[in-house]
Amino acid sequence: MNADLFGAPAVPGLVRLPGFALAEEAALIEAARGLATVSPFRVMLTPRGGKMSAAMTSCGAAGWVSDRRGYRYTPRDPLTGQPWPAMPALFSNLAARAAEAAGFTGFAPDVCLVNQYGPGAKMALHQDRDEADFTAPIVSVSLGLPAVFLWGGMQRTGPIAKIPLASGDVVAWGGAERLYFHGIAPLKPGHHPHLGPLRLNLTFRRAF
Ligand code: MD3
Ligand code: FE
Repeated sequence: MNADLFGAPAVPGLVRLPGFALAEEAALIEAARGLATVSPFRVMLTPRGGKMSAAMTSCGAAGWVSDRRGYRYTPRDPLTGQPWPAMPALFSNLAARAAEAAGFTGFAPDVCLVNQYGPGAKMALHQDRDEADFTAPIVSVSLGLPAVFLWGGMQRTGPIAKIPLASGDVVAWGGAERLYFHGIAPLKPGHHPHLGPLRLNLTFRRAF
């Protein structure tokens, strides 16, 4: 499934579903805007006190938070003191269908982290290791301006593959590659019909 015509793995552990969410693009963006009216996008601090460059919010049973105390999932939005907004059925259904199509059966995400990138915003190489169970895959949905996904290995240093992601593209990660270093190159300025100068990324996770 994750192989080219000659049977060689294209990018091991990473399953691309180009355009999988394109038919729902406008509805997904609308739903993300709705979430942001309850739990607004905010720029978080890293544990060392630096500012991240993407703005973030979450929906589902918990949300991902970073501050001087570290990285973690919290049941309430620290900005509002209220629970994070529920995950829209549109989101959870899409994530489950995409995971199935990518070969990961029975994926039931409990968290969706929503990242918003403006011009020049990036995400440095990192691992996602705040989740309880690394056997569940991660599903990501790109919306708005295109970006370049950076894909490394188990070490922070080493070769980095550059994978273009366009609006409506879905990617799923599982197995050993679940813990690979990855990031997003600085967003090139542009204009998207629904999102203007922005890119949104929905990452669906099983955090608990
Ligand atoms: C590969 N977000 O939120 S999504 C993140 O486009 C994150 O906003 C990027 O990395 C973005 O943590 C990339 C793709 C992604 C997310 C989680 C992964 C790829 C992953 C976890 C393990 C391996
Ligand atoms: Fe990540």
